[in-house]
Amino acid sequence: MFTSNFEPIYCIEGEKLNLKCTVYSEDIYVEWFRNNEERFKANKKIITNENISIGRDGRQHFMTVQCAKVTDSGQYNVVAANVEKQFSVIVKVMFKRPLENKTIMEGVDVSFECEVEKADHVAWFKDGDRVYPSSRLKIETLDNTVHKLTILQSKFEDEGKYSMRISDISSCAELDVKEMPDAVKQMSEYDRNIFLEAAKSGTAVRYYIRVMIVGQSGVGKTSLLRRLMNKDIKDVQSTDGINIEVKTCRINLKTEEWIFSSDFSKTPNHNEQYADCGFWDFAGQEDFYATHQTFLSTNAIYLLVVDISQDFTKKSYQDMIENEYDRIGEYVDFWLDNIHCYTLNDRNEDSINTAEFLNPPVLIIGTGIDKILEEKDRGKKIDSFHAILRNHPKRKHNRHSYFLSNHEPFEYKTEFENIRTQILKLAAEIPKWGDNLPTRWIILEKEIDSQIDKGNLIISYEEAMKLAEDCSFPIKVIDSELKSFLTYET
Ligand SMILES: Nc1nc2c(ncn2[C@@H]2O[C@H](COP(=O)(O)OP(=O)(O)OP(=O)(O)O)[C@@H](O)[C@H]2O)c(=O)[nH]1
Ligand SMILES: [Mg+2]
Repeated sequence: MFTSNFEPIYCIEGEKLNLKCTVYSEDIYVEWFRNNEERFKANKKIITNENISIGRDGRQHFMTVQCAKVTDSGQYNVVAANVEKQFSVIVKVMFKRPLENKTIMEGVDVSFECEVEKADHVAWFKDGDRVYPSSRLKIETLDNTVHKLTILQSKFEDEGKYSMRISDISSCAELDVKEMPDAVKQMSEYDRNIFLEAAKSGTAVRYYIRVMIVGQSGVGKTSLLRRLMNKDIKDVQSTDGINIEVKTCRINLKTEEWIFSSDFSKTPNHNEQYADCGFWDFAGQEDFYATHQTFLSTNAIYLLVVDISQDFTKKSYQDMIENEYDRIGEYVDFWLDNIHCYTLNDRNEDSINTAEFLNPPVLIIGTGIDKILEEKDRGKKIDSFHAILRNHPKRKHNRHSYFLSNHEPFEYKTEFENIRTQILKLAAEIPKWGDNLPTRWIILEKEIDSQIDKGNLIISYEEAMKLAEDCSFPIKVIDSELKSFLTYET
């Protein structure tokens, strides 16, 4: 019946697919079927439409698909009278390697690349509009089949949907341009370039909260930290001044749930964003105050702990420097003044007076409320404390005051919860919150924190170089990149 062979037919998506057969006589009628794939079901007769045409030219019969799709691949049958022939059709994808979504830091060059099955004319589009080469846009073809679009020093406005089209087939991908952190914008051009170079190997948004717990010795700083971590305080010992206890937890930014280190083994949900929260618990003994100065910073939230059951009188800051200081008011003065050294606000007196709030933010925690037995005395104590604060020149650092007992965690459960909520709220005001950083810088930051937690408060430059190397800083540039990293961190 048939005089032609039935070899497998190959074509590329978008091309015309031509199926042909020849029969030995002009009055033989031919029908085309597509194998239904699901076994036991009858083959489906092919019906013509605007994309598919069936016809004949003498003894030659044909079926044409104008624009083949990958889904046109399969087994086809051609039937003449009671003779049936089968052959396979394979429609290959045009894009052997399609475009991939890209996330990039502003200022960094970015390329979209794809590999196609055959050399052909291509066109690039951004958000549906054709794009052409320009001073910041390079379009090239490598080895005939690899097409590449490069955006030099990407800007915010480059964000969008990019596509490359061959005939009617296209491959699309999104470009997401991340903002360069403000701190990096303010760095020297040299440091900025090093940052951008490091950013090329991948960046991530870093949400990090550093909470500094400061205050007089024995007021319950470590106990407060334990309570915030949902732990008991049975074995709390006076914190040794040289040690800064760094306790970490994670906060799910969507649900605002706090995940404590004991639960770190539970797999985090990769679709959700977490903030790392590090608590630095300082020793309260005065001998160590000088050391503490080295560790305080602008980019932190301060918990200033006072034992509300103690006496407090108000002395001037000058008195305190010259004389012994041992009353609550004096400690509040001392710490607020110290924290104020790290303000980013304008330091002149007028600006301080007119500012609504000063940074860094401070939460004052009055502990030991259980030691004041009478309810009315508690109220009086809290009122006098507020009175001290009311006229304090640096009071605008203080966002909230909480009064509680570390010994009665159930009674003051809401207070502990409120402190946690407030910490997360304030974190968003911290200048480096949500910065996009090179991934290896984030890893190095975590490594340095864990060294501090192990008691290695002073890390030599050589040790830092070793840590950076362990965090995949490239050997060739390790020294300069570490210096830029340290510039960003200060
Ligand atoms: N009654 C009472 N005792 C408390 C409270 N908070 C802490 N304490 C006790 O005060 C003592 C000192 O507590 P810590 O938490 O070690 O105080 P700290 O401020 O960390 O002390 P340093 O590390 O030496 O600066 C411990 O015996 C605690 O049990 C509180 O709210 N009420
Ligand atoms: Mg302590």
